[in-house]
Amino acid sequence: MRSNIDIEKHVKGESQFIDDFVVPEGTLYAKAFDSTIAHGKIVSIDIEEAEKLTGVKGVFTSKDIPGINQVGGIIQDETLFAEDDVRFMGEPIGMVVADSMEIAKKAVGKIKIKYEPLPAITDPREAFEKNKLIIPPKIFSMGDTEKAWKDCDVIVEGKVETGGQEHLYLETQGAIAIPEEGGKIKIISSTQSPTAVQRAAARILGTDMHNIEVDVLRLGGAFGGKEDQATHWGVMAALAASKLNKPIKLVLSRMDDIRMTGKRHPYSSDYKIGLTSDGKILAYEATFYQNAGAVADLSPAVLERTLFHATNSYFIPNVKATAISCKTNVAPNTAFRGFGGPQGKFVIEAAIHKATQKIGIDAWEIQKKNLLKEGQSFYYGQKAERCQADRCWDQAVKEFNFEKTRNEIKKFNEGNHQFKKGVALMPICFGISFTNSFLNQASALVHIYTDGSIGVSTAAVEMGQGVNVKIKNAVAKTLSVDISRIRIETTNTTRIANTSATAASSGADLNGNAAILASKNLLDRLLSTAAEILDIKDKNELSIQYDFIFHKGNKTSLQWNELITKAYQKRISLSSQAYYATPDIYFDKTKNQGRPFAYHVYGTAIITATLDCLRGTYTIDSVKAVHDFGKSLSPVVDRGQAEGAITQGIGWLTVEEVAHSKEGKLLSNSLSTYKVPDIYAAPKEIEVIFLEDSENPYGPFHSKAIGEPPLMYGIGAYFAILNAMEAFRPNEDFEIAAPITPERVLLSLYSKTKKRVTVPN
Ligand code: LUZ
Ligand code: MOS
Repeated sequence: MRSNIDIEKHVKGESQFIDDFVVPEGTLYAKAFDSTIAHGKIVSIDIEEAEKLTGVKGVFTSKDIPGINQVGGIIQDETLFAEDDVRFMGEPIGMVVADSMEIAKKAVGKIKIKYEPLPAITDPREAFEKNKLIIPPKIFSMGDTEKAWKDCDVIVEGKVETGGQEHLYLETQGAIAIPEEGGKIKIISSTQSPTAVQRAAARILGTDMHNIEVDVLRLGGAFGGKEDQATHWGVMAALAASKLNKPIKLVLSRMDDIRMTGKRHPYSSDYKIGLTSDGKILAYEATFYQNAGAVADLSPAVLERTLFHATNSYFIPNVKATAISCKTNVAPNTAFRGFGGPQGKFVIEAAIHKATQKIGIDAWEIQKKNLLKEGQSFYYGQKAERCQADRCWDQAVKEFNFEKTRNEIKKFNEGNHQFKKGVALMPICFGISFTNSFLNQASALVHIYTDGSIGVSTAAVEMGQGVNVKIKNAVAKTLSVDISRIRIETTNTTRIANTSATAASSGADLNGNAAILASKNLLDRLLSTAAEILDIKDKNELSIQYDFIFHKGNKTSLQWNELITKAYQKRISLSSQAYYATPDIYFDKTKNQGRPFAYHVYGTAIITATLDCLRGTYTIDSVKAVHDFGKSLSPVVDRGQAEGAITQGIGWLTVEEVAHSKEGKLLSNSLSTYKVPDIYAAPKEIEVIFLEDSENPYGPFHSKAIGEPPLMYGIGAYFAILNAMEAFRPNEDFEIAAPITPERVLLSLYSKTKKRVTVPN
């Protein structure tokens, strides 16, 4: 088993991040300055005193941009530096460049900006009422919910909230820009999307993309936070480098990063669910109000993924889901592991939970009864293929002995008053592919050097998720050479053009497949060459195994290095570029029907929690999951991804609370006011079983994507805690916004009246 190839360097502190690179002589330091109000007009910007400070080399605002002041990805609604108005606290207005970061910081303190404040909106429903939308509402539907309500024995409605989430990548945003000959600028960036940085830098500088080279070694975490929002900092560094003709380093402090960058989208949602008396779901409607923040960023795509995952892993014959992207005066919310999927899934789980109270059966009865079956249709038209929903569920219930867990919890709760235990099951089903079909493409460039060593470039960005070791394994397997021969190179826009972001859990799929294709080209050439050397007519009788050439399964004397040397002398190309585009995917955006995903990832987790009913505090005791990894390209990496995602998901729903004041000021602006899951918040036990016999023709060597899906097991933590609360107050109808913080638990446990929320019609 190969672990993440970066692990050893990480442990020894040898891994290099932006802030570790040795910068060229004469490097200057840039720091952005930003709006101190959430909404308003800029009356004046006074930079005079800042400019006078010794060591300050320049102060730049929107007026200094030679190209177009625009960094919007999906919609062109985002300036690099604010022009006439500001739309969120933390919106960049300009930057100072100085001999040192200390001087730059000091200079920023001397900049005086006068504003004319305007009312700020932080609540998505308020934005909706005032018609402040990023895009028109999107509706996905199947069947006829209006008709179906009549057939339902039970109909329940409700309103639920999920909160934001700070990415808290260990490495903050940053970049180094180096001016090169002939107006070219090289940007070393901590981005998931090198081409996004390249494209925006070219636009801002008013130059061609071939004049910008973006290079990425690795990121110290990203989680979606560097899919769109690493761009600004790379572009600012490039702008300063171009203006001053000096290398520029721009790395955000933690507080700048938390204040100026967006987070997971908070959602406020309404649902209505209709079932038969024995728990069959007949109809489901949901309306999602997404808090997009001040500009579009990736919000429309996130919104769409919410719709795709609104029914989780259930088959529901009649569904209508409406999603509304609401423009508010907070930092633009952005991609975050799961990308709107978790927000969609939470609502259906909340609806099922609410239905249990009316029907009087347990949530898992309803969940199990409605699991998607092979060949049934998702409500966006795609049919479930190689559906693993039941298999994962059944295996989890059996292998983790759910019956026993339930009985133990029941017994515990009967014998305890202060402490109560709770349990929840959480099935997941997550679609793999960018929902914008065109993004599902990648390319790879593989070189074999004359000494037999191999260099591999792809569009994949290593951010701790282990994509490099997976690609290494895929190339080693294809060429049948030892993994030590292979080096995975930096991600570089000059070597690999037009990269899609390493995102949507698809980095290893897309780039792994491209690398396999390139390797197959080389293998084909090498076997032809070997056939010539060995004087064998049919090259298909040859294979490479463990560095030697085999003929009909017998080892020949021809070894890898010798073959490479001879191929070189015979003028056979030892380089190959290959392109991969996911086949069989399409989506009609006018009908909202199609086959948007190459495949789905399934799984089921059982989550248990213990609640201290006196204090409102709780522990997540265990998360036990059967997860569909396909045929893993790296079991250790995949297990690590699952465990990390589970913990991150639990954090989102339990302790991580993004809070803004009414005026739009981020209150949870540092690690003393924003709680991230520590070892106490993490589950005491995580056990992940690999589902066996899962085929996936779309994944490299039948592997499946891993990055995002397991995060959604964390949703079960919310319901396990709720389940424990209900053991303490059995007839209570708790309505608790997520995250279900200890504070909210405590207040709810002892509130006198049921907090019912009326649902608007
Ligand atoms: N990014 C994106 C994503 O641009 N499109 C997607 O569908 C997606 N899905 C998950 C995570 N990032
Ligand atoms: Mo994305 S949330 O960067 O996979």
